[in-house]
Amino acid sequence: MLVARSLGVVAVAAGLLVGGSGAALAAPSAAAVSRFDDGSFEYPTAPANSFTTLVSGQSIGPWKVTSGSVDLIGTGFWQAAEGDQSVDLNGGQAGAVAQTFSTIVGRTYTVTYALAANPEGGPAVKTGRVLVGGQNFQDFSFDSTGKTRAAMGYVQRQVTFVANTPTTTLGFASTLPGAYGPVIDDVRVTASSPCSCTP
Ligand SMILES: [Ca+2]
Repeated sequence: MLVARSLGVVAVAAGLLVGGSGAALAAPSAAAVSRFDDGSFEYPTAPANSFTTLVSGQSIGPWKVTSGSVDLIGTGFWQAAEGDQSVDLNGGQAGAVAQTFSTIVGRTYTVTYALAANPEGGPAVKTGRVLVGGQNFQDFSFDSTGKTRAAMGYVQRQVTFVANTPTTTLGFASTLPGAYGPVIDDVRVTASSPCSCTP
């Protein structure tokens, strides 16, 4: 009996510990899904005045490259919208990045992001799309005519979605071939308030 009781106590304590650590897991973790993080693509650090090409399956901090290849642009290579780094959604070909984070079912989320395009090569108009839960939520395009690496001409775009799952995957994908793609930076996700969630 004593042994059984002790085990019971241990099990309860372990359960509490697991719950506590899960709630405290705000830092990026390979396994845990948590809040949306690093929409500015500042981590890891790409080489200054250069870039790193990442292919499908590789990570950019909390983001995953989900198809093709993308370029993580280091500080000084071209103007960032926020911080030092940004992402060209075309590495050597059309690519895509996505991040999965916790959401509350029924809650409305607003995504804002800075959009520009690689001005170093054609076509002038670079196209892509925003995906939520793998579905196309918004097509976007950016005309890089007259833009330069020093003056990228970022514009802010916005898309809104209602979460229908406890985690949501937000993605950005290029929809044109080649090595010169749309550029994104400063992705922000905010939950609307008040919440009209179903209990
Ligand atoms: Ca940035």
